[in-house]
Amino acid sequence: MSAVHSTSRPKRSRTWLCAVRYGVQPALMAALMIAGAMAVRADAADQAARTFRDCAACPEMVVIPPGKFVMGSPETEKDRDPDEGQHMVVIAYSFAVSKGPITWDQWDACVRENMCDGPAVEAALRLDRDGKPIPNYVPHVRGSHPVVGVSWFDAQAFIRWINRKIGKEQYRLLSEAEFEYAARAGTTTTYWWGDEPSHEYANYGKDAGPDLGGMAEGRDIWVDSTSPICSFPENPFGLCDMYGNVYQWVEDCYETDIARLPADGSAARSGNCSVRGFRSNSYESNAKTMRSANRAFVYAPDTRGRPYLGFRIAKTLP
Ligand SMILES: [Ca+2]
Ligand SMILES: [Ca+2]
Repeated sequence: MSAVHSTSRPKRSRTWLCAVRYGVQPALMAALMIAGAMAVRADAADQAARTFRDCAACPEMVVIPPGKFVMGSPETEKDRDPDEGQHMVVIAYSFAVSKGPITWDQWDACVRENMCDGPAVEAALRLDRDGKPIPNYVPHVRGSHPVVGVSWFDAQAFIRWINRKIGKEQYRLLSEAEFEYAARAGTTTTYWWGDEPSHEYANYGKDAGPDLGGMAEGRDIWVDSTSPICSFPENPFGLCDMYGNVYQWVEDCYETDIARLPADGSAARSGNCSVRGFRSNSYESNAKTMRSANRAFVYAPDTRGRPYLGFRIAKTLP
């Protein structure tokens, strides 16, 4: 680390200082120095978000700029898990991400056109984990609330529907790396707004501890339910609900070895593909699992009926 004390080197970049501050490994620090000129900068994130919508029932899409970022969390981060080892990811392309999670209205449009299995998702939501009917089941608020209870395969069915509408194979799920890149939007803090959880920015549960259960405070007025999408401030890329409201499926298979995770923004296709990942957090989950770097790989791709699990979509841009 003698270079740090050298007087002959030029002034340290902000990237270098951040790397030191957040305890990034030396090799990665060197990569960060080289990448400094291409790192995601606030000015890129500050560009007015470019948005589009491909059809009336389609979600609003936000164009995300190319960039580099450090995926994972520093070892100094409170509540981090060991599977969040830091590594550089280079996303050399621009792509689009739905501004919020897919809503019930959008899902229902797919159901009406017989490309999504609405009745099966409804039926699964009415059952508990043992397959028994939930007593006094309260139907989910629909409309602009995120669709929940859908499996990874249901998300793929929705994507087939929207791709058929546009006549191209361009819509898809986000990769896990793309999700973290889009969520962080150039930030390196625990959450995009800073290092402390805040109900002014997300619908989630408890601020401390491992317990599940909904909680309302400030702008977050929802205890045991989803909120309409985009009820909270957008992140610097112009996206909503990348933290909280509902967990959202990503494309990746579960790759436990960080060193084997793709570093180019693509999804992991090695590892355990009988488990697929999801990101964000939910109305009943705590602040620990809402962190930018938190990974969640728990369910088989055919898992339906989870009232806190939905998805958002990406679009490959030509
Ligand atoms: Ca809440
Ligand atoms: Ca985790």
